[in-house]
Amino acid sequence: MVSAPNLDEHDYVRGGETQTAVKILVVGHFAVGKTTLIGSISEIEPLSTEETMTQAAEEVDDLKGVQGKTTTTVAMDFGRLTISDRVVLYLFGTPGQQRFVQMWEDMARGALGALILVDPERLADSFPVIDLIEHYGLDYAIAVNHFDGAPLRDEAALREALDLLDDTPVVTCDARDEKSSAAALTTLVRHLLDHTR
Ligand SMILES: Nc1nc2c(ncn2[C@@H]2O[C@H](COP(=O)(O)OP(=O)(O)OP(=O)(O)O)[C@@H](O)[C@H]2O)c(=O)[nH]1
Ligand SMILES: [Mg+2]
Repeated sequence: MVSAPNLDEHDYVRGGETQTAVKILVVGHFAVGKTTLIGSISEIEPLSTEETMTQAAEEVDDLKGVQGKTTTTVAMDFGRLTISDRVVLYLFGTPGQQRFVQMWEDMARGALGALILVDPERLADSFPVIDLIEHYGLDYAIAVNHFDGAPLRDEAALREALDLLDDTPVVTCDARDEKSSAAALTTLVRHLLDHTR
């Protein structure tokens, strides 16, 4: 008789092999590139809940620098990325508009950590995001989304501006680029593993 593998509630089984599913939150302020990042990296067709923004939204949402943006996430993004034989990331992207922020707490439940996307041109918009993630008790890494033409601050200045702990990872990425987005997530997962060991 074949004995059942030892599984706990966090294990996810596929193709007879045991893989550990890790829930990761992808967060950031409005229009920072969360949906773009999950779309660029997911190995399954990402679930997205984009709705067209109305003219009324123009007055509420700051579209500076992202004038081409016509849709916004109204519920969540979901994607999956296998990063090794044993580890599968389940990526949950939050909606960025302020009025949906109460959903974040539910989405944060069960997450091992968060990738916080930051636009170097709108640093102040990231302060409340970082506060919330710390309030939920989630460990995180900062991914600075490199919008074209935006000057990249040096890391020390950015750390100081965001008041980060010395061991919080900071990486730059282009959310549109698969490799770059994967590198940001891998940095986060390494950091999380270091902390949970
Ligand atoms: N130039 C440039 N544009 C980017 C980059 N990342 C995202 N964008 C664009 O910026 C816009 C916003 O991206 P989204 O992925 O919708 O941002 P979001 O954070 O999911 O937005 P909300 O869900 O509305 O909060 C889109 O038009 C993207 O094509 C980047 O690195 N460079
Ligand atoms: Mg979005």
